[in-house]
Amino acid sequence: MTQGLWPALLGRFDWQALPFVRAWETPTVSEIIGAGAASIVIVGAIGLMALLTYLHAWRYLWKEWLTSLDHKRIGIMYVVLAFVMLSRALVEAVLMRMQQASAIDAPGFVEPDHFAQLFSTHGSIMIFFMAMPFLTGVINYVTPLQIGARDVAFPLLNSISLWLTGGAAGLMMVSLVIGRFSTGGWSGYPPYTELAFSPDVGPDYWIWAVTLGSVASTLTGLNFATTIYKMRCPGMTLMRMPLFVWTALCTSILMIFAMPPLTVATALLALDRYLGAHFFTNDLGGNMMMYANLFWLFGHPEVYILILPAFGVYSEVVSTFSSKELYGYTSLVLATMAIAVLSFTVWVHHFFTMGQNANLNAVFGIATMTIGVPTGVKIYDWIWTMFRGEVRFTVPMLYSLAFMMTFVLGGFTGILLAFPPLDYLVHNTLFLVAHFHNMLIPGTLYGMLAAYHYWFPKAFGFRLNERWGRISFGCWVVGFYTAFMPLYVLGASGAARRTQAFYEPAFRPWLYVAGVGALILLGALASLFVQLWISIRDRDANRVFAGDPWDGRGLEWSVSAPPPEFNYAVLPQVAARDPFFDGKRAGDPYAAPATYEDIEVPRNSMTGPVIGIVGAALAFALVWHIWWLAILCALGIVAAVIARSFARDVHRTVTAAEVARIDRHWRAAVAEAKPIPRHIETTSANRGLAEVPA
Ligand SMILES: [Cu+2]
Repeated sequence: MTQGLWPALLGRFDWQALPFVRAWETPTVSEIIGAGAASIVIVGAIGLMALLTYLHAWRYLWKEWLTSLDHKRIGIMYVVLAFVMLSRALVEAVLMRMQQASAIDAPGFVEPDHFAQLFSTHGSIMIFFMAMPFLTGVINYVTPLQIGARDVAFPLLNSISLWLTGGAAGLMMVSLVIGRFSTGGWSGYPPYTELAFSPDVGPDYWIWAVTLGSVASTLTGLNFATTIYKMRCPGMTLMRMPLFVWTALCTSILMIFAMPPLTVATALLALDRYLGAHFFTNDLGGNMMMYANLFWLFGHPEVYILILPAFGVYSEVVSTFSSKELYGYTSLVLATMAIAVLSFTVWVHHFFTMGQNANLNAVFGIATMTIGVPTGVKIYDWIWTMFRGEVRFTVPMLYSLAFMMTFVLGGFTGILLAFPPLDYLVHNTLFLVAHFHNMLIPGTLYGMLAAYHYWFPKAFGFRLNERWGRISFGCWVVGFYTAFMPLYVLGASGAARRTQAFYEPAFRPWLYVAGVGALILLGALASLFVQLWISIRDRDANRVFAGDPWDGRGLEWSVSAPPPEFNYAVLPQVAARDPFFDGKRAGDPYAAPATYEDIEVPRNSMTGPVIGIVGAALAFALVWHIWWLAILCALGIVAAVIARSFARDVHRTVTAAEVARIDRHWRAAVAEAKPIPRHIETTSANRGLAEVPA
């Protein structure tokens, strides 16, 4: 036996894997930044645990939140996760911008390898652990309420998805402290990420984090497609569903079909790395183009998984804050479906320059441009929804307007890139970086922030501070233009992407401007946290318990804020597209039901947390080749599933008397609240009861 005890126990771990040790041995700025980031993770984790212990919050957190199967709580936890990861990935973006601004004919302060880790984690986190949790959280919170359901089709599966995502995000955080992350970008292309070229743990962290995340998203897709098909309340036909539900449905279907190719790609890459298979190597029969095809067969639909829910949010927001019914509902539905289908037909545009036939490129170029048509239809419909409406410039509405202008601009540059000959010129430059940030920031981030401001009062029972919302909005928009417009210029001038240093002095002013933009974006995030803090501080002045602060249109506004655990005391029945809005105009939407019945809700379960945590530990063991731990964790997951299958008492009954008490308490509050007109809806007069114009 040449191997000692430690390798058997700790796999390929050695002290050099700790950034503190590296920073101690070679104290360069780059290493110190790495050690600093690691200490933030450790201090943050310890600080959080100490705080929770001090507040005696563990029991509450575990019983009320972490083991909860309530779709509303799961949704909120997803969004919290998204904000945490957004903070990290945005700081990384700022670091990269600062590095490039300081590295013109100079080395800068971040070493090339470290820089490569930064862009890899930034991309992987923003896509998989910021955008996906954010939209999954919003879908989780809103969809069942909008379709008049009590929960999702598979509540336990929902919790498992959340925890797998959380475990994967945790793995990303651990990679800051132990070992290193991949330098292969968010797409992890072989052969670079094969063992021969990246023998370290980095690509393994990437593989397992992404695998956990993609499995979770597949399950989420199945869960929500089923929920929307099967759990709609009586009368809620497909063509009466709110547009957000339509986009949630199309996103779910995209998840079902697009995530598995990614799982297959990462799994085959893992086989290459762990067992010496040669799926994607350049020899022994492998071919990396198979990876490119699999990855982008996921990757392009993924773009629309990210964007469609935001389209849904904008549809709700624009219609509510214009006090008008959505213009062109049917065309919006058709456009959503068209985009979902077309998104599968364009993936080759991600490797136009890899040497395939020009005719093939032309076909995929045309297919790509075609997506602009349904997207244009949507923009057209939103504009007509506002036309002659009583448009109120609230924060969610501002995000919607900024989105429309910015997204169209990004769309134009997308058409440029869809011309293969033009793509040859700019495909590997900052032009591309500018383009996809131009699509994803308004097309996902603004949408999710609009959703956050729009539904926050529903989720927590009080409104967010309007002034800080506007400050934050201003920073997001100004920051976006300042940070990314220069990248178009740089890219068109030939500045390569993923580059740690430049040798062209003419780039300097543009890189400086972009750097300032990144700082403004950081300011935008900071203002969001200030806003949250101030809003919580002033929550009593801004309560909207009655539940309808914006004169809403859909069912979700017809219950208290926050809604009771079971959502609806009596399942609603709908006869039109904007049931609650019409109800308010037609008569008394707050009439009490004649009778109440017992309601069954899912009991809390620790299966989700156990599978997520053990799954993350399994991934960690695989990264470090700690085989005993990997086997133990794999058995643990099987055991958890078997144990759960013996659970009998999985439901809890809320008695009719309890339902009646909760419902009557809310109705009493509604009766007492003073209806307020729209022009003072952002003041503290707003208690969540909308005045209905005569
Ligand atoms: Cu694409």
